[in-house]
Amino acid sequence: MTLLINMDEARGAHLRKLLADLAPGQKVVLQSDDPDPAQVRHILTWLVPEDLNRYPNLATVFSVGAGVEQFLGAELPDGVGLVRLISPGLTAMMQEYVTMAVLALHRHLPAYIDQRAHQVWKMVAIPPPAGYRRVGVMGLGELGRAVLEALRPFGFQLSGWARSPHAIDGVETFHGPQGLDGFLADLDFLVVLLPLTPETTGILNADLFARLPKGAHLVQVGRGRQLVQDDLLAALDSGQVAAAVLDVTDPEPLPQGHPFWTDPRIILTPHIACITQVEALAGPLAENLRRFDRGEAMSGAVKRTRGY
Ligand code: NDP
Ligand code: OXD
Repeated sequence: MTLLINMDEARGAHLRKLLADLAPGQKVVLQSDDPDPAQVRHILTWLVPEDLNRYPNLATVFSVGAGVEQFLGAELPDGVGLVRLISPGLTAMMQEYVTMAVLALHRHLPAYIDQRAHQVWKMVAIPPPAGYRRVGVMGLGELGRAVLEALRPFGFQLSGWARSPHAIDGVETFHGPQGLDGFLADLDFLVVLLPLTPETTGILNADLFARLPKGAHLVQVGRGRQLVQDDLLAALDSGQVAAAVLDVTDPEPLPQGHPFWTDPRIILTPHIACITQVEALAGPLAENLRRFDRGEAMSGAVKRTRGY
């Protein structure tokens, strides 16, 4: 039962050391060990290795990240399980990032950053109390639900939207295409934590922005291809969207000269909302390997037909 770690040598070696303590019986190899392909039962990787068919006894591909869209178009043999990363460390980072982004928009930070560049000392506007403003999270999975919990203490009104019905204390929930209008209708801040699937590709478009109240704000932490960039620029120009925090773009990095780099209404970060640290990965991975050995379902198992 060998686990092959397909990541750079230094991080791979560090993870192997951590696993020696956390999963003592588990044989762990790196690419540089030139493992016997027949022995490899599990692979941990960020992208699908080109030579996946070399491993005749492969049972599981573990993603180094939470998003798995990069695996779904690929030639994963039918019997091979795909497992995305669910880790308290990753979740905590997303809670921090989205809290930072919502508060930055609530308190007009993009405008103050722009004023500073022009040496202007002036109040932009008095922000309404948080209790008068509504934050809506698209995607009520591991991360979306955790983000709502992190925002709760500030007193915002909270909403959520997902594919299927959810009941979350103190959160008004909506689901499916039929629930989208109601969800969007009174949001001040829209947070996007959806996986990239055919249904969510291009979902952040002119039609959706038009269904928000004028002057709403966007926090996009899902995947770059969910956003129609020209539609966001047009919505910012018309004032339909007041400002945005974007952590993901298409492509990444954005090309030099792209309007997002310099638009004062946009705060842009280079896909750093969560950074998968080896320390955060080791515990959940060890636990999933134990579950596999016991024949139990693994945490983060992806339903491949569903796309997430
Ligand atoms: P989960 O799989 O746990 O949750 C996904 C949520 O999205 C579910 O609530 C699901 O609905 C909902 N959803 C999926 N498709 C649709 C749809 N067509 N319409 C409505 N709702 C839909 O994912 P996570 O919370 O762990 O992660 C979400 C995404 O965040 C990742 O896929 C990744 O793209 C992104 N991410 C970004 C990071 C960054 O650094 N910027 C870091 C980590 C993740 P239902 O509950 O009904 O199934
Ligand atoms: C992830 C990410 O999916 O970092 O984990 O985006």
